[in-house]
Amino acid sequence: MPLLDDRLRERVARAERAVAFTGAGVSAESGLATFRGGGQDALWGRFRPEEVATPEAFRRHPERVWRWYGERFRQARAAEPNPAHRALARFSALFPFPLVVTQNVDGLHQRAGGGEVVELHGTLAAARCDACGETIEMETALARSPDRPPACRCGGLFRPAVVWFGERLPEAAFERAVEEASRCDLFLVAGTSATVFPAAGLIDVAAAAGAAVIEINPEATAFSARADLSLRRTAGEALPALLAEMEEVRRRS
Ligand code: BJW
Ligand code: ZN
Repeated sequence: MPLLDDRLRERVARAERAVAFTGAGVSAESGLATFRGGGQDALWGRFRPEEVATPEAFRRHPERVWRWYGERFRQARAAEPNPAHRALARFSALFPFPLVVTQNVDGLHQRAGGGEVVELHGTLAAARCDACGETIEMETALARSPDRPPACRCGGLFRPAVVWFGERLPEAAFERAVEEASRCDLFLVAGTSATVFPAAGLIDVAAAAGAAVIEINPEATAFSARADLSLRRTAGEALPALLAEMEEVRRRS
């Protein structure tokens, strides 16, 4: 059974600008926990992300937050890209102007190769001084100080270079994502609950601009009803199959 109907095959055949927008679900099959949704794997355990991933939490419990991100950095480093990441690396070869926009901080898209990846919520791989902005590798920061945030020369504290609630997204990354979403022909959404803004708003931007929107998520999301196609399967299953079909469509056109 093909995943794409004739109408979507036509849209894929003609697409020039294509965006893949991803969330924690694409790394689930690499063994990294998602933030929300069912299962005991829920990353934040007893906590809601809105209560833990905040500048206030870091101010109140810097050591706890630092150790927790150190652990997540090590988990991400030990994880391997899965078939979903590898399929998205192929996605980049299919269209003249492709872009992967991710909310993930684990670096797995980049390790799978492919084209440009825009990180909206920063990265676990770096630490940034909360006073002067100096950025160093997380590896170096943890080697210097595994149990508490290391101090910067300026007297500030190094923190994970991720985006917490209440913080602005990196301006250049977000602007680029909005620009591409607003002029793409095809917008693939994979493994995100689409609940965290402004990132989730990119789906509306693409849909309003007339892009064909294809969603891959084993569970329904707030956007599912409006997607041109909603595949209720895991990213590791659906993306390789979808990419194979897209490759076939593009070869023929
Ligand atoms: C699978 C699968 C498989 C499972 N295959 N799928 C508008 C309305 C309401 C609120 C706001 C708004 N605008 C802003 C806000 C506030 C807030 C917000 O959005 N709150 C909501 C919770 C309501 N947003 C912010 O604060 C943002 N900043 C901001 O708006 O700044 C404004 C500002 C202006 C001027 C001055 C200053 C500020 C910042 C948001 C930062 C988010 N940060 C985090 C943590 C990053 C660091 C870390 O990793 O610790 O980013 S929170 C967390 O959520 C993380 C993720 O990137 C993000 C999104 O989660 P994601 O990726 O969607 O994962 P899940 O777990 O939610 O979903 C996984 C999905 O996968 C599920 O659907 C599963 O079904 C599926 N799945 N297995 C495929 N195998
Ligand atoms: Zn500093």
